[in-house]
Amino acid sequence: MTDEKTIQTSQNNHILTLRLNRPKVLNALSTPLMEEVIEALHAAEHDSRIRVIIITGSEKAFAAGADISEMADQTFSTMEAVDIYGRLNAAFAQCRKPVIAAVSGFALGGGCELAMLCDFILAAENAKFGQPEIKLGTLPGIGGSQRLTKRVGRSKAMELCLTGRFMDADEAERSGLTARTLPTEGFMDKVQAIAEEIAGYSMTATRLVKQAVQFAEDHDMKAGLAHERALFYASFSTHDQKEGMKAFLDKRDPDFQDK
Ligand code: CO8
Repeated sequence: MTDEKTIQTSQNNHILTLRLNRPKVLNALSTPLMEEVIEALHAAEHDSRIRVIIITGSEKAFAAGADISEMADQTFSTMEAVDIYGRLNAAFAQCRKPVIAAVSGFALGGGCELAMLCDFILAAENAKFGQPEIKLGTLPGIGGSQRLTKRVGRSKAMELCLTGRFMDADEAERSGLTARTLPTEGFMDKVQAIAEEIAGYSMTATRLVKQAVQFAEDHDMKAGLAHERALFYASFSTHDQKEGMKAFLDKRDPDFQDK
């Protein structure tokens, strides 16, 4: 943990919100900031009061990329030794609770990559996405070239990474990078409501859904279908599947287990 708080945390109705907090540099991702995100994700994973996590920034910037002033003089050895990007990837991979990126303003470079590390992206109408590393003489390093290609396809990912241009919220939604575009006014209230809806469902089913969808990103269709089927059958051994289906037939709200 560092002295300077580079993220602000708040908790409301089982939802943990991590707000990136480096306004003077448009939430540029410094190593201390990324260490705090990693630490917060680990803590949230073991806190049963938290059911969904939101990562957000300010209205002007989700995050304008990795901190260029911190990176400029780094060497292979200094970066490889700390491997903050590898550890950030691992922290998201290990987090079994749903993580929503709430993107307002700029999500560029590492900022776009941080958003893509989350389970889905909700964008405000003023959101702008891009991988402008080419303009700095480098390339994406936290999964941008890989995840963007899987989300928006090879052609658009290649064009975005080669030109460094930004795309607006409409284009990002059309191309499949984001789940939905929401009005800028009242954006975080709407995101909170979506998070609370998810938090009201079975946590067991939520974890299985997350596992199944994540599996699709890393495996082929045949393996994915087999994996999904195994998880689906397994869900029939849970209290919440029995309760969810019985509640439907009884025409009442389900009472899912609180874990
Ligand atoms: N790092 C550090 N400082 C930044 C960054 C950044 N990424 N982005 C903005 N800032 C700072 C600016 O320097 C400026 O500081 P100051 O007031 O002291 O001059 C302040 O934030 C405000 O920025 P601007 O005045 O530029 O604001 P504008 O509204 O005019 O422009 C932009 C906003 C378009 C977002 C512009 O700031 C910009 O282009 N920023 C850089 C975007 C960028 O190139 N991002 C990619 C960074 S590289 C990266 O993310 C690699 C990730 C993978 C790392 C893995 C490595 C192995």
